[in-house]
Amino acid sequence: VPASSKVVRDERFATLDDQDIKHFSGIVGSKGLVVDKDELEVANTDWMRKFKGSAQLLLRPQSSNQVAEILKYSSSRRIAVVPQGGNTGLVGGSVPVFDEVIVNLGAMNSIISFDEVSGILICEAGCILETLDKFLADKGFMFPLDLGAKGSCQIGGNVSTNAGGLRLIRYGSLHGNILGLEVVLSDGTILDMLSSLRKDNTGYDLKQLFIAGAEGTLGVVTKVAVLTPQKLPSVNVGFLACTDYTSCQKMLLEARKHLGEVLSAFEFIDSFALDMVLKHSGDRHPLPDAKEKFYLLIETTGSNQSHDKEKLDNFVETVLTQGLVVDGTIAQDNTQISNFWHIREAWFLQLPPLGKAGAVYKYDLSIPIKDLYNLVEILRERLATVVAYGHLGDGNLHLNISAPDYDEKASFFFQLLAKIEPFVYEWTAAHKGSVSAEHGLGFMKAHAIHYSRSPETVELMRKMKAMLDPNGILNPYKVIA
Ligand code: FAD
Ligand code: 2HG
Ligand code: ZN
Repeated sequence: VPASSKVVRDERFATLDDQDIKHFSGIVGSKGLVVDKDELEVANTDWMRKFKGSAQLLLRPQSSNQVAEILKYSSSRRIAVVPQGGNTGLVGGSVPVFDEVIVNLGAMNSIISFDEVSGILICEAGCILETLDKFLADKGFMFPLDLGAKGSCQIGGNVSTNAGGLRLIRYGSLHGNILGLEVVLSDGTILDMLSSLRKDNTGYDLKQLFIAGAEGTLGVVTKVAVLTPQKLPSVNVGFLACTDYTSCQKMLLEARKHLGEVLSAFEFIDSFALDMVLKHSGDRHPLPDAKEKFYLLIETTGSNQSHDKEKLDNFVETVLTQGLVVDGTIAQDNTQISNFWHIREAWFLQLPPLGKAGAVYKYDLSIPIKDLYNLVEILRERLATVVAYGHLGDGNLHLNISAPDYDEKASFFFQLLAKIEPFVYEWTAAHKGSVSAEHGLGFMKAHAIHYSRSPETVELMRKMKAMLDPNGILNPYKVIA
């Protein structure tokens, strides 16, 4: 369904004319200016194939100065723009709603410096996450963020959404790991906040404004300084089955107690979701005889294989004795480790509509861990096919509800949606959760901000937006629309 069916175009924004295209061409040159219909079709469509804009122009700047020139001109002409990275976002934030010009950072993909003593990497915003991780791996380091979209998403997009990913429990959020940013404001000012210091309490930490929350509405991130940890050689992964959700919670406590400094992932999925995913992916069930309702994928990462393995073995023995776990397996080699992670990524990748017909409605919620699974049970009473999994260690639940298509006018859709919204958001707010744990608000959830932020807070956000982007040209209709 076109995203634009929910809002009307802000007529204060200019419509592109030949003079504008000529001007932009003068800034980015012919290789940075795309008007090809096929390329525009891809850039106008989000990863879920749910949101679709109608931009007639895509720009690929090659430097911060070019970004600055683009924004300065766009502000003066009141041309709306959408900053775009790898276009893997899941809330419709990276594509135009109407005819906004797409500014894709992909051509700004240079690694500027890496300091092996401090582990600080400085790079341009268009670097792809996996490329950065491979670059670091050659030097014995790793990126402190990992997620299923790593092959396409860009560090600028990761920063702008404050992506959480699979190992937040170990390495923390980007708020802590990003040491500095260069950001271009809507009037073309290049804001140099590219500090590469561990400690820097010099006035307001303005870069944090652009890490999460902003999602391209306050400025365009052009350079990033990030603190990277050592890549440790010993990785172990266990796939464990629990009979009830209370045991899963106790497992988290025990994992923290016994695995402490080596714990690097704590992911969960219920049997309904796992069965559904395996049906689609064709992978073998890691615990073929298990009849349990909950599964945990627990990873440790450390510096000493025999020590770490012994820790994990002891942990599993303890939780088996306590009856918290009733079945489980520990990967015996790297192939099995990859297989377990493959299944984890399939939790998401194998769900419709990706490569298959159909649609999926996604909810990415932070909920206090004790209450988190109650929502799944309540929703299952309303709907049959609720796929639930998440980063349990971070209190982050992912709900996926399949539908035949995104036809929001179909009566089926209305019946389906009426059973989910606003119930999911209201329930989450009532339990002091957040309606956006890690994916952001984008276009999909801009209307839902009030469930997790007070009116005073939203008002201050509006004032900040008006100050930094007085003409409102940056990613309109998103986040605090
Ligand atoms: P885009 O999708 O292009 O953009 C996302 C938002 O950031 C948009 O609002 C855009 O305007 C803005 N933006 C992009 N680049 C810039 C820039 N340089 N300056 C200013 N604004 C910019 N997210 C998680 O948190 N955890 C996960 O585990 C996770 N797993 C995923 C797995 C898959 C398979 C997929 C497809 C997505 C997943 N995501 C996950 C969603 C996640 O938000 C994105 O993958 C990623 O962070 C977005 O990066 P991107 O470069 O693709 O940004
Ligand atoms: C993940 O954890 C991603 O795999 C996507 O954040 C989750 O929306 C989803 O299903
Ligand atoms: Zn996630």
